[in-house]
Amino acid sequence: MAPVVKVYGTAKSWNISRVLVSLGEAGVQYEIVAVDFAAGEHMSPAHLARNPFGQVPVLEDGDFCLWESRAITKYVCRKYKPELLRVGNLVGSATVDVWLEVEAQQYSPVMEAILIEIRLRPIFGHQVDERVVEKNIEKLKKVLSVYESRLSSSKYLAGDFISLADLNHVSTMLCLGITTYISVLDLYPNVRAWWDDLRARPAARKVSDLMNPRGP
Ligand code: GS8
Repeated sequence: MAPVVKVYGTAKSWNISRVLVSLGEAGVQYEIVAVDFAAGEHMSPAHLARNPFGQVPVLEDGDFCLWESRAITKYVCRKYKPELLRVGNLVGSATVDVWLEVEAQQYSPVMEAILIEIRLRPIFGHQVDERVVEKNIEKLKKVLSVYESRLSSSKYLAGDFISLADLNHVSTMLCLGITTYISVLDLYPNVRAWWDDLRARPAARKVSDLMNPRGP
């Protein structure tokens, strides 16, 4: 089947792969279009027309372009799989919104601070600052203890149904998952079970392979 949408960026980046997980879950075929940052392609008129901030990811769906990974994943759900947002159910959709915000405002700032150290700095030949990692692992534990309590009373974050709030965590968790720091989850059995369930999903497995290709 021909790709339905284009995603600009690289699957190795957690902001782009966040989008790919939602597309996979919604069953949308996509084409990944590389943007050559070293050559300054992100600041080309063509790319700035797609995203005036010159960033990726950008989703191109026919004539419509949008950016900001979380806005894109919501759009994908609204158009292709609205049940992932509990559309039409006031309390359900509000609860999904709460946990979407928790991912963006509580979990991601801490998780990204860790991933910048352990995933990005080595790529650019920089030393990992273990103090930054340890400080943020401690902050992550505080966030995960709230998740642990929540997941003791429901299978997923917004209730006993999978939602975009769960799925938006997948790309960053996959990044942590290729390091020994993922063992932090062993302190939280409900979080561990939640993550084992999420990462076994076909869309997560596909994105995991794109992010961290296995050798021949
Ligand atoms: C962040 C996008 C971003 O930082 C989102 O989409 O969620 N809040 C946005 N994109 C990076 C690459 S992926 O990490 C980027 O485009 N950086 C280049 C730049 O800022 O010039």
